[in-house]
Amino acid sequence: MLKKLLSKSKKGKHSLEVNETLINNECVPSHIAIIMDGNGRWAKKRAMPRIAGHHEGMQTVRKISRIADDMGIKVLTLYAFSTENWKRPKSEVDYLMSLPQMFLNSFMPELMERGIRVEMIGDKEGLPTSTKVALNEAMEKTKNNTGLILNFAMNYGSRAEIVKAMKDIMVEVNNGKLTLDEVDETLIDQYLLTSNLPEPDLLIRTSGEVRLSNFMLWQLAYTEFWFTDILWPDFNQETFMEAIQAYQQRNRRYGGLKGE
Ligand code: V07
Repeated sequence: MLKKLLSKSKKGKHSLEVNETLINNECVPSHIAIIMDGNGRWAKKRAMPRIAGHHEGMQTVRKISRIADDMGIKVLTLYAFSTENWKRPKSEVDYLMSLPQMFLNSFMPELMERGIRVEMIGDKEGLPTSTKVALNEAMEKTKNNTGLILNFAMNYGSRAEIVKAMKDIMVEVNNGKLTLDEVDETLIDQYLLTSNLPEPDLLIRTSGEVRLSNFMLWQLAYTEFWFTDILWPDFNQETFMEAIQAYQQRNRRYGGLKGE
């Protein structure tokens, strides 16, 4: 499958060899985070209801998860539902909240076959019970899988995440379990929802929007950003490879100067 992916690259005949070298030595990003924008616009362009765009967007999640898994990417974090999304019409929110279940019902056998682990970041308690149950079941069923971590940001907001981390740390300082001196970047990392994950190497945002919208503010400090006008339902293998190649080119260019 990797070969199939790589033979599509621009470099022609030698692409496989060249790219395999790249992939081994110059590294495919370990953790890719995606803001999946443009589902509503995709539907509007076709005179379809917004929920049709969300449904199509869910199919794209499947396709991209398969490709990420085939490429040996370790973590794919997908911004599925932000704390801002509650402001949308109730009918749309209800539909969005049914998607995890729909996705998991049909995709679970393949997740298990592939050894994909489902994880989430965000405030699970704020989700409807049926959504929470579906997520909990999926995380439980896949917890021993050792392949791709498919990490959904659900009811997630980065500032709220940081506020919670600060409060949790303050409690520990107050009760004497931590001293002020022990509070540093590494400690703060451990109190974030992403404490068990590496930082994203690459952030992708679709649909022409060029902002972070309260997504992983702390974690994206050193991440490469890649933006595209393509709407999320139209995002495909080719676009995904383009983003990864752009990341690899930047890494090659700045490889010797990392951190500067
Ligand atoms: C959602 C489809 C993708 C585009 C963005 C908005 C709509 C997959 C999930 C999902 C979440 C958790 C899980 C399994 C699947 C999802 C929401 C929206 C809320 F365990 N797609 N997708 N969840 N969209």
